[in-house]
Amino acid sequence: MTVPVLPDRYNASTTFIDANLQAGRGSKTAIVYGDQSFTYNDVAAMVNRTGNALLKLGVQMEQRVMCLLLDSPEFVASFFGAIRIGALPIPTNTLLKPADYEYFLNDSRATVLIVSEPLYASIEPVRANLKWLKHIIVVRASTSLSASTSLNASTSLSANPPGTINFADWIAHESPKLAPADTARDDACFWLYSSGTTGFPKGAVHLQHDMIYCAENYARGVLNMNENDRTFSVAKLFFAYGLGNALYFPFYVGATTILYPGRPEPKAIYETITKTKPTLFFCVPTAYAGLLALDDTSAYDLSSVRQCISAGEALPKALYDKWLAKWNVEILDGIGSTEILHIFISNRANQARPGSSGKLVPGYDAKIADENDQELPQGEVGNLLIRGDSICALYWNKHTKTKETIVGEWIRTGDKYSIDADGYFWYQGRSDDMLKAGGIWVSPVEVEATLMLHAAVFECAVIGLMDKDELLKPKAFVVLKQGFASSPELEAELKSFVKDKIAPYKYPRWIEFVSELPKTATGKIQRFKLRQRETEK
Ligand code: 3UK
Repeated sequence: MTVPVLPDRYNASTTFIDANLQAGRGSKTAIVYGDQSFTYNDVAAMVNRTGNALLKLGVQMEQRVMCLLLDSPEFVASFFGAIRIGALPIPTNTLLKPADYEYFLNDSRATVLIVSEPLYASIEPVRANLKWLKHIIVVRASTSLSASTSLNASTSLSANPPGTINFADWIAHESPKLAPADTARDDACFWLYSSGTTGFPKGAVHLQHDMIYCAENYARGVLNMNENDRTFSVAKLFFAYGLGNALYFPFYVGATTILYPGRPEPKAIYETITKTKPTLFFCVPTAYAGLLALDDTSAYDLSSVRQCISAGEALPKALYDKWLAKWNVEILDGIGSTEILHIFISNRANQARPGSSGKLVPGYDAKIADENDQELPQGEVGNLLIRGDSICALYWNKHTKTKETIVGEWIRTGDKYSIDADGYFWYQGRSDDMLKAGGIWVSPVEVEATLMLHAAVFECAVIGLMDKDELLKPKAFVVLKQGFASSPELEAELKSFVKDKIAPYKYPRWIEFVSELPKTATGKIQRFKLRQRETEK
């Protein structure tokens, strides 16, 4: 694969928007959204209108625009509209809590927030604490670019919240023409927040040239994506995974993307596939398990799908086998990260080794190293380092974390891997205590800190435990304070306590009451000992 040589002056919006018009695809469907569809001409116009509206608000190059948006045409307009003017969109996880958003907005100093109406309720409680935010644009379901969303009417606000602007009104009278900002190929382009075991999430700063690198090497190189494809991604656009799958990959090759704003429940996913006929289906292992758990699937038709893709966490062989047996389409597992932007190791069609992550994607190199960064002989388990030109430039305002993670051309992924004699990579777990639940990061430290707020909890430890589908979910070990007794009621109470306080997907699926926790001489909890104990059970 060859990534086109980019000129020094380069704005990514030209590759993903203008190039489609130049290729004569202006009247081709770019986005399918409910009963509506949008052509590449429509998309170009709404991107430019949004860019012009941002300029009118005084947004300048490099200023951040936080996008707390459901998958929708407005997401597309906001993301590329900001990039068009050299501003930096920050697609943001929609599943979090007000305190998380307060942190993102203040850390990034975003001056503009574009938020979908149902998510505004998570901003309202912290509005007074936002130090830099000047404008809130609300995408109202009732007046959105396309009326047909599957959003619950009860989340509709009766009027614009005070001090906010209605998205549709905001861009309505703007010009559909706008020249791209004079950005450089190595200018910042957008940010994505990534969480770690301890400390606050880190804003990974991606550059103008990063998206084209992933689109050419993975989308075209591995998936053979082309303009006849139709993409549907269960992973939402705010994830680095979904952003490629359902936005800049299809736009790179002039394909069609199917956007679905609702919760990705198994029935809704199957119905969407049956109705909209994607050729490429992107999903995560937990959702594949959910789709396979549905009993009656006789009404669904997946025959349009030429390839299924999985990422976010390792795809167990059993799920690969079951899916192939049921639908006769192969799932290609691949590993990507927010920092590297998309998938850098992947299985290939008809050459998959179920249970492995596959082979290197063109454009990337790998090293398996020991704790001293010495490369290990082939076959040994070690830390995976990756080189490739889509790696983020830095973590915003986190100089030490940046230096710990990105070393010259290489980035430490935090994953343990081994490589077999044929060059297939086998995932062996994390080198930190982080775990994924449903493909989304859970920091055990955050869950523990939340449990500690409960009056009954003396101390606790959280690890990942495999569920019946061999997928990790958080499990808590809890030592109760004197005077409290373990009971099923207390277990249920602790679970909902966590769900209330932090993003619900982080809650412990199991709680085991114990009398003590394994600790080092200095009192640090040894989560690895609890993990060992569980695997020996
Ligand atoms: C883990 C996997 C085993 C691994 C992502 C595709 O997941 C993505 O990004 P995140 O920043 O997480 C990265 C970490 O997740 N992981 C992801 N995929 C796999 N582990 N097998 C896999 N197939 O620990 C990695 O370091 O949330 C996925 C594309 C873009 C992405 N950002």
